[in-house]
Amino acid sequence: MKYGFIYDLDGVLVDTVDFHFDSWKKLANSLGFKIGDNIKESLKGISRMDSLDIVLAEGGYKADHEEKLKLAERKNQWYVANLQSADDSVILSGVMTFIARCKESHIPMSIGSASKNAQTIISKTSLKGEFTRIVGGNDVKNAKPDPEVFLLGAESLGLPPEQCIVFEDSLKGLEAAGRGGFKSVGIGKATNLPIADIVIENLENIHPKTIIELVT
Ligand code: B16
Ligand code: MG
Repeated sequence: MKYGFIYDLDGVLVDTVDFHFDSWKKLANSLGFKIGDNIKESLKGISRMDSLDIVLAEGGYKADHEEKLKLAERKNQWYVANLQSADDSVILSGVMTFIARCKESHIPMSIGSASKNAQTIISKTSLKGEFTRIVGGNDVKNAKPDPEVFLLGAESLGLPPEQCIVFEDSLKGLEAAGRGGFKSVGIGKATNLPIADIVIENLENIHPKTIIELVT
């Protein structure tokens, strides 16, 4: 059976978690409150507007929709400024070897990210050109945990969901994979990712064929 891989971006292939969190902290400070590391995990993998709601709730800050759009844009400007310095140093350990092995094994690959900056991030690294399609936040109507982002990825690979394996570091993303009928690999700590088919810490020292054997 032929399988394709669909990767989440932030937390799976690249580490831009701190770029995001620094920008959220800056936004909170500008509104007169602080956010702590305790909410960092909950911001992973969810859309910008959903993240904003969590940040504002931390400070008990009330805003109408129009103000929220401005606040999200302010955060994004800081985030995009941070991204300007991004290069191959943001690629997570083990990723380039894993991708090379996938190519050797003829496993087709795409990206399914919540980020509206997914193309920009990829274009700043050697990951550029490695994927059939980069599906990001601008391509979908419904954010994770809706499976739309992964369904578009599967379509681009020409494979049904049951022949695609999703790699995700967030619970919302794993929920999306499950709802779409995908097998999933959680990246990170098993305690944070109880609904993944298997959990590995990162993509270091594992062969793609081993992943396929373990989840199918
Ligand atoms: P943006 P992923 C997600 O990327 C991040 O994990 C999440 O923290 C962020 O809020 C979201 O992208 C939206 O990003 O503001 O750039 O559109 O993990 O789905 O690759
Ligand atoms: Mg992620």
